[in-house]
Amino acid sequence: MTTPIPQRTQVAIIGAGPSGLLLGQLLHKAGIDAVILERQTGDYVLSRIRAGVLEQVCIDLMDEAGVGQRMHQEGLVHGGFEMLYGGARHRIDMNKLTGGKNVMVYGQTELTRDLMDARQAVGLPTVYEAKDVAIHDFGSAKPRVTYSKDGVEHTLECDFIAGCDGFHGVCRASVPRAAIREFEKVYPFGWLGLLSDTPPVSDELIYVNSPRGFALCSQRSKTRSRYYLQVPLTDRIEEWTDEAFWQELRLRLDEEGREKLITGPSLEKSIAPLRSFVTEPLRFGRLFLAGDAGHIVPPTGAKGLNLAATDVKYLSSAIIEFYQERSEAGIDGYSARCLRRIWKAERFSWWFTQLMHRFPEDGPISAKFQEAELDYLLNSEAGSRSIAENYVGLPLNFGE
Ligand code: RFL
Ligand code: PHB
Repeated sequence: MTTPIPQRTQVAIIGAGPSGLLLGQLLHKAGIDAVILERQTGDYVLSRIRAGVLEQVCIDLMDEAGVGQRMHQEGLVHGGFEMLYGGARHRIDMNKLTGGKNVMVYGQTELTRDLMDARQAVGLPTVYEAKDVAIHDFGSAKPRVTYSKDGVEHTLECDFIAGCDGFHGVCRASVPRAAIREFEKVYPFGWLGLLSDTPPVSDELIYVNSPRGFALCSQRSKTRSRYYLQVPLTDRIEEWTDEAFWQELRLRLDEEGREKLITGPSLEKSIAPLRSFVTEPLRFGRLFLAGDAGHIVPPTGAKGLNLAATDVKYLSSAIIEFYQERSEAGIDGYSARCLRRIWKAERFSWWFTQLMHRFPEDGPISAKFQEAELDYLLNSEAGSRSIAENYVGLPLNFGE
């Protein structure tokens, strides 16, 4: 933290989550300066337990950014996952159904750490605990960002502002209401997640549709598990003891799952609400929104982090094109290009959520519809392929 804080940079990046850090790294590789301003401490950012599944495009971007080494050593390649409903399991053989594509289990925390370490190793400027960040004049060619650090006010002049500050950030909130349109669906339940140092119940992920609600058996490594339960929005985390969590998970699993489940103390437990949300457009003059700042998906499809990574790929290419070729074509096309991909991932995440969760207000007929749809999908190669193709992630140039 001895790096002096610059007063001018090419790209001011707000937020040191995966979007901001990956953007900083891709720009650095291309010789473009960026300063990252983050409201929290680095340790706090690393303590947020979130995503666990990387698509191939996200893996490729980590490699392109030069930070993929540990990911390849420690990440677990998964060629399929299981779906459990009506007491029986059905495997989606992603690898076979997509002509050889896989996903990788590697925690967002680890990916974030790799990016932070790479940034620190070459002394790139990140200001943690930057308070009262405010963005100015992004409608002009000379935007500015103001913030305070340790009680001292600072101004950062820049060419572009990248709003990588998540759903509750300042960037989207600074856009005039008349210039922005927001689409939103809030689901009537949340996910209660538990992390534990216990071996996963199965080698692959299991997505469960049970009469008691959705459950997900995920993992971070061969010795660390991540499990989720659908819970009412009114549930409070203090009310869920570890024992109550394990008991409820057992009730949602099949016989084999109950037998194999190994329980242990939680390392982390939290409840996340589920939401579908998209902002249009994603560019406002010299301000760009990327990642959760511009869109949210319910986690069922494992798309949030992956979408953030592809936004950043499009944004870094556009900015590099601006500086290297003096062309504004990339920045002009940024929003439409991202949104085309975002809406497909939004559609898949919404659809997979409504297929796998219990919607209490919809009554018993909705469970029958789900059962019929699952029976169709899992016994039809075309149906299973559609799930697999979306889950592994559509190609970056899909439909172009
Ligand atoms: P982040 O990670 O929220 O980072 C934004 C950063 O901006 C900072 N910030 C500010 N900094 C300065 N000034 C301000 N005014 C600021 N306001 C905010 C914040 O402190 C923060 O550090 O957004 P980013 O980088 O766009 O990354 C997005 C991902 O974090 C998110 O999409 C994923 O975690 C979603 N997600 C999943 N995605 C996947 O692709 N695969 C998965 O398996 C997956 N599982 C999940 C998930 C999200 C979950 N939760 C908790 C919502 C599972 C869960 C339970
Ligand atoms: C996770 O491991 O946190 C995880 C995996 C798959 C999902 C969502 C979350 O769909």
